[in-house]
Amino acid sequence: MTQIVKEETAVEVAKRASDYLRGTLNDELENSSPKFDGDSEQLLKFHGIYAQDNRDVRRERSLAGEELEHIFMTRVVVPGGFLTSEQWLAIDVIADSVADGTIRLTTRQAIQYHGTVKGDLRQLARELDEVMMTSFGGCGDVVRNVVMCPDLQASHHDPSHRDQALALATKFRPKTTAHWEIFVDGQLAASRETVAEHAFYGDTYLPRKFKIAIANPGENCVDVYAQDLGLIPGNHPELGEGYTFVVAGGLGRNYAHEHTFARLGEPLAFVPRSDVDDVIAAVLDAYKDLGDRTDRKRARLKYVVADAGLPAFRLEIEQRLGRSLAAPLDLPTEFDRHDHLGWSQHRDGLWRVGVRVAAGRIRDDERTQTRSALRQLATALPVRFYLTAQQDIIIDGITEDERAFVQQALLAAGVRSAEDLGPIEKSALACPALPTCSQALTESERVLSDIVSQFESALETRGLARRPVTLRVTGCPNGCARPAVAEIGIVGRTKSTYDIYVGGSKRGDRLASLAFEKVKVVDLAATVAPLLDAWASSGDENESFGDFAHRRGVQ
Ligand code: SRM
Ligand code: SF4
Repeated sequence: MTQIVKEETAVEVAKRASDYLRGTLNDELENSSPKFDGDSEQLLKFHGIYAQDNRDVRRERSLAGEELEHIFMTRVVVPGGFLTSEQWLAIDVIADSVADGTIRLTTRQAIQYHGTVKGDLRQLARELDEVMMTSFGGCGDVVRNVVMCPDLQASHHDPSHRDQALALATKFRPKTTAHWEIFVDGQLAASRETVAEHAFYGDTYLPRKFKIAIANPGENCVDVYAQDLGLIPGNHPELGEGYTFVVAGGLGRNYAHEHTFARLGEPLAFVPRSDVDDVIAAVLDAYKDLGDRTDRKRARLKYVVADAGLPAFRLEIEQRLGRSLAAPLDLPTEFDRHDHLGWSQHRDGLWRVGVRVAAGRIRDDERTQTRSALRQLATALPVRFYLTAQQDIIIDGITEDERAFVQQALLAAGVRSAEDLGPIEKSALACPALPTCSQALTESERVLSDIVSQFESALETRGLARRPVTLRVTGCPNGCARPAVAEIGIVGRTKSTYDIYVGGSKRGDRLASLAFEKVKVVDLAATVAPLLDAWASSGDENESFGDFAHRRGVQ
């Protein structure tokens, strides 16, 4: 495969000039400006920090000739979504001390803080560091938070999987010590030893972000086909335990760039456990060299593989590895996404309970005090937590004697049990969008409950209230809540309208198709209603909405 040689983007120039992600960040943190300059905003992302402004007051401030309200989003890396109770309590404290009082669980098992001001960024990094956590690598052109099905890590499953997410996160995290110097210590090391960066990163890191998820072979809660690299555990008849590697998925698309598209990952190879690190390093190395550094809209791995073809990409990896890859195992067919909600018991007798968090936003409000309940449980009991790729949280390690206490704490806080959740509410996802996301065209998180209510009443009036449907909303086609693989995907199109995609599968292995364009939020369910009618009248008994819509086709 040949390397693309065109003029590189300004971001590439900034990365190369940054001395391994330092740039002028240290100096800028010392000055009194509420924001960073252009290049620094790019470098900040590698440190898990996004420069944003409060879009709710953007217009009013501009009209008044005032400075925008500069705020920062920080994304905390949580490999496999696992947190100790001590870490959760620290996360909870930080939400008040330097953020907007909310804890935002992401679709990749990480945690986001919103609303931090520049002067508090170092304190945030230090408070995380005290509990062995970091935002470094939460964003930027590196391997992002490694996602893993929480059931693979729980004690009732194969314990050999338990630390895999953490091991990969550690192994593929950049080696530069810039973050700890600048944000944690508060000064650049006077005489630092030169730590050689990973060869697969070099001094310009990857062309774009790179996402890894480890799926449960029994269900696809992590959306393994949406990843740059998905690992599906399996047992090869000759090579033993390992993973089928699925490569080059990615869901982002851009209305202004027709050459962008959503793509599902394809099976590359079966990789025995002992070779996992080497093969990932070879994939990263190939991506580093072959990804398009001249156009960030088309720089993801999916475009490398789509352009060259999977066979050529496999050959490229084999050449870099110096050995051939084994053929992939058959992909799982029983793969419906599990929501991990409600109570279940481990083989060792301990219990866990998965709690639904609407749009991943943990806060206390008049109706629900989820944040307080989680704080109470983390303080009173030696529990641990798993975040899920559905923006929910699992409280794990509960003894039989503690069960009633946990149940009572959740009830008192107004947290609804899994059985009480509606058929769409249970698994609906929404990205943050307004007012923090700079890319948002429409609302998403803030209209999720209205959209869910619309669709649930549409199901109910058709006698379909017991038929769950996966619905996901985003404020733009970047697809952060993965609407492209939902049964119903609602995607911000213009300032006041959405496109509706239908026909994704519950297994996450089929892209939804564009069915309706430029629909106002109040009309969303009414627009899909004729399809729901058809599903009610002519769908097979056990046919999901997504399978029905796909079979029927979109006219
Ligand atoms: Fe995302 C950019 C939020 C998962 C595709 N994403 C953003 C930014 C940082 C906006 C920006 O660039 O200025 C959003 C921050 C908004 C805010 O105010 O917090 C943002 N993405 C999120 C989160 C928080 C959504 C959520 O509801 O949880 C998720 C954080 C994940 C994490 O913990 O790392 C999140 N983003 C995803 C996913 C889903 C996934 O990875 O499973 C996707 C689709 C899969 C993929 O990568 O293709 C996704 N986000 C994007 C894209 C499009 C990338 C592309 O290839 O075109 C962007 C835009 C970009 O990178 O330029 C983006
Ligand atoms: Fe922002 Fe778009 Fe991602 Fe939503 S999908 S968080 S609007 S980038």
